[in-house]
Amino acid sequence: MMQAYFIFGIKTIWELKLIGCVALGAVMQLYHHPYSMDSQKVRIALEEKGIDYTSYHVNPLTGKNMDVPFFRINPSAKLPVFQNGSHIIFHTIDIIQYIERLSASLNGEDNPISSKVMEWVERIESWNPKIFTLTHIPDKYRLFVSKFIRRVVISRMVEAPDLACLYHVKLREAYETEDNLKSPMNLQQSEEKLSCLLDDAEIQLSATTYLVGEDFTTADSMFVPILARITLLDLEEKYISCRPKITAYYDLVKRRPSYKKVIGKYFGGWRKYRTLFKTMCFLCIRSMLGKY
Ligand SMILES: N[C@@H](CCC(=O)N[C@@H](CS)C(=O)NCC(=O)O)C(=O)O
Repeated sequence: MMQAYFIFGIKTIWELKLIGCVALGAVMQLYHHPYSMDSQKVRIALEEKGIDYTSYHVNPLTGKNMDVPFFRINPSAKLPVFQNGSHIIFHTIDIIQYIERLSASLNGEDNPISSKVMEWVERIESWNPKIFTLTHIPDKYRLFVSKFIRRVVISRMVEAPDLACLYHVKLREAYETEDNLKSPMNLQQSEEKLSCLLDDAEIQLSATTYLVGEDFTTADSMFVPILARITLLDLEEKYISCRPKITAYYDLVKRRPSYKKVIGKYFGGWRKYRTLFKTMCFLCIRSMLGKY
């Protein structure tokens, strides 16, 4: 790693991590965060398949995904990012399929992913939680965080002028999101799509223990974070308690080690306050000091 440092003139921990791991031929890496639902989906899948990986937290609420070395490699700034040697994958669904193929080949199986699992995976992935989540966060917190992130983006733009155009795209995206939040239609569409998905899951779970039969599959790895997001936003009564099959399923999956490691550890009971408090402290201190 030191060699890489001298050869490339690398200055930051990101560069050391991203290049060092390639140089050392290290195991797989996942750049993710407990707040990110797509990261949770991938992590549950990895835990369930027993695939070892090195985990790096990139907190999107503190703008860590905008750090120049990370952003240079991933200008969408979205999480998660999965790396295996020099192979880097940016989209959740691609990562999920890669994990399936990897796990199948490790177990000497021919058929990596069944069409039924894939149907659920695609369906679940097509629900974007952004508007739904942001609408249920009190305005004062949401506006505080989005203002902080905009300032981080402007700071990084000054740091890396060659990436200014790409940082501008992120700024525009932030303003567009604020606009989208003003239209009740967007929330309504998102809620309807979520309710439809939950209704279908309720029907399926009255016939099977998990989404695709009697075993936990990748379809479940994708679905559980949606339930966790509903809980985090204190909307369990509206979306989960009224669906008895989903309620029983949720109780069952919460007992799995993958759930405990990926979600329970950060958001189970009082832990959610600790997790949120840590981020809020970071944001308040940085804002007070004007350090973005
Ligand atoms: N299409 C992307 C979406 C990922 C995504 O939206 N990630 C969110 C967190 S779940 C994110 O990183 N947002 C930060 C940002 O947009 O700056 C994927 O498939 O992975």
